[in-house]
Amino acid sequence: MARKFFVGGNFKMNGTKESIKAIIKNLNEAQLDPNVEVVIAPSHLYLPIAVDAVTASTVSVSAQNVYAKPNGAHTGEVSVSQLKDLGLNWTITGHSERRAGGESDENVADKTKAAIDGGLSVIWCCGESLEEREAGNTVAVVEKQLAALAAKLSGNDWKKIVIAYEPIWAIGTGKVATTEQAQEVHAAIRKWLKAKVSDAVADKTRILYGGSVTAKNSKDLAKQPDIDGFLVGGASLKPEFVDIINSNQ
Ligand code: G2H
Repeated sequence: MARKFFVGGNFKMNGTKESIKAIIKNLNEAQLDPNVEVVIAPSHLYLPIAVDAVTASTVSVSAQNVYAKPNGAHTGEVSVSQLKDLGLNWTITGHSERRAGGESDENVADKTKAAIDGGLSVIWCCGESLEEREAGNTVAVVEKQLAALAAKLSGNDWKKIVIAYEPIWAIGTGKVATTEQAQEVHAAIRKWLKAKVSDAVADKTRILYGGSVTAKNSKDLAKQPDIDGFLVGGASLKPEFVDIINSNQ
């Protein structure tokens, strides 16, 4: 079964009311490939503005993070039900910038499970540091992150997961992984899903590449058999995001 191409825009801690409305206006007015699922993730503060502004039928809005507990005394956190209350159907979990701030593989798995149980789909991120890559541990690191996730998920939960492989050394650095480096890890992730979860999950789960994706490198990356789209940071704030969305044509 062909996997629908997926492009996420992770705005990170960037933007203002006006700039986010302008990015969305650009997306609404662009000729977007109708066969691509697009999900944009502004800061929590701007989620209501984004939800109201999106009119393009292939574009949805995501949070960048969510908390695992349903409610209560958790200052500064945002719950799954609060995101649902805004009309959202997506969140990112486990971005390396949050893992670097102390989120463990288990914390990420817990919030991913809570998100799915509460009705959200999840862009779940994984990836290795430069040190881990240079030590030859890339696949082992990603498999450990996957194992922590798989321990919390049931078979059907995988339908709500999109995996984003983001080598930390390629994030925001301008150092994109080569198409071969990215494809190699994507194939290893799919092989792991086949061995540890099921043939169907391996076949159907979208695996995105993230890390300095631009309109210049996206077309070659999109041709790789196990790359099903992108999670884009910096370039999602620019007009070239449209070219990245359309790079699978
Ligand atoms: C990786 C990516 C988006 P950038 O974090 O998640 O960011 O494209 O800026 O490297």
